[in-house]
Amino acid sequence: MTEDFSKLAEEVIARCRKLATFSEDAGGTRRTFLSAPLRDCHREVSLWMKPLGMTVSVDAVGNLRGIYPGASPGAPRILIGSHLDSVPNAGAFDGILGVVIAIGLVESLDGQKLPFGIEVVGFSEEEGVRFGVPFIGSRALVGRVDEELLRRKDANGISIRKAIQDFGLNPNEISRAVLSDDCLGYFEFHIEQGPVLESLGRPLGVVEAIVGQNRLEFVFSGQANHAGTTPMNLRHDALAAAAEWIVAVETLAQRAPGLVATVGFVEAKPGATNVITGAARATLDIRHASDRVRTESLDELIRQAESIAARRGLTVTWKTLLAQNAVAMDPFMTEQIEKAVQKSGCEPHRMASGAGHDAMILAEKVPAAMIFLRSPGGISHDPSESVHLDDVAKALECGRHLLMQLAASREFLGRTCRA
Ligand code: HGY
Ligand code: MN
Ligand code: MN
Repeated sequence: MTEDFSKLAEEVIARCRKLATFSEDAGGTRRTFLSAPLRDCHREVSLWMKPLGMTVSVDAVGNLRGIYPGASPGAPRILIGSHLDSVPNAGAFDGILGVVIAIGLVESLDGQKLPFGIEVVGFSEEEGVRFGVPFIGSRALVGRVDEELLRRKDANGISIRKAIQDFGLNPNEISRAVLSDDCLGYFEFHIEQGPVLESLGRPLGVVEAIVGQNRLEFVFSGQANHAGTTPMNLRHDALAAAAEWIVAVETLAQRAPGLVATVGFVEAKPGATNVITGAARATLDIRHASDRVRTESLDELIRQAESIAARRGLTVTWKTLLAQNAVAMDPFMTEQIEKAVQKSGCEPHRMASGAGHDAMILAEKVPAAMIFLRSPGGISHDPSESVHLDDVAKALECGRHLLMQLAASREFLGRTCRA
């Protein structure tokens, strides 16, 4: 294949940068679940899909779904996608790049039909920013959006159910979002969001597994009091307790190879300079490739929170927002990706993903696999997140090889869909 993908790669990057301007904030990109900018995304991405002969729809949780038909009616399909939502002050490529590359691959077919259709999915929510629980979009495709989840409320007391209604969607139609049983597999292109590929000088990575993760919210409850009149030995300072625990979180993670643990959010109540904190809320994000190491480490951090609270005369409670085991990618599809990377003239590198992705949810119902693009500087979840033009061109070339390989693979086409 001598096709030059650099022009298409330029368009992909320009489109990602355009979508990054759709934000809830004047400065910086923030696009949370079913926020107004997500509607702008839907409109813009649909404009790119429709001229390619794709039928476009928005499902009941706000996933954008574009279907490029296969060569024959009733042909099975593959899914290629990623998420449209973002973290606060995000970069322009996390999630979005996977959706725009998918559309670019359909465009590169130039009307050619394959033995399978291609459904491009832009998930409405993967990061978990608004409701604290991630993967709402992809959970809908595997039938895991239940009443308990729909009742979950955001900081303004709006439930997921209400947010869906406010967006003009019908939560009673969520079951229709579930993947049909003609799906052969799910592929996701995503930036690595870390330093590995750059350190190896590789443009593309082949994801073998996605590490498991827990996300929890801890609340240390002490006694609010006057900062000027309360002697140090009579305090039950909830923020000081949380701070001691946060250092314990970091210390434990530093000592456990491959473990990462992060307290990304802390809130002190009542939150005044001259008031000793009565209640301190802290989140925990803990991840490891081994489910055993991750769960044992979490148990230890819970034990340490309880002992710090007891010693300081406080109480501590916690609730789990996510408990997600590590997920292996489909071996056959991963092998096909490796071949396609080689055909694109790149040395493939097999690796685990420290970031969570929709692929780990889709893998519950269909074979899933991922292709990483190098993250310059290893930076992500920040406006300086970027991609190299040549790497995007290589990803598109790899994607084309992959589609052609799958179209010619009796093993792949003969798979019974387990959706
Ligand atoms: O946090 C993550 O793993 C990803 O950015 N959703
Ligand atoms: Mn992210
Ligand atoms: Mn992402």
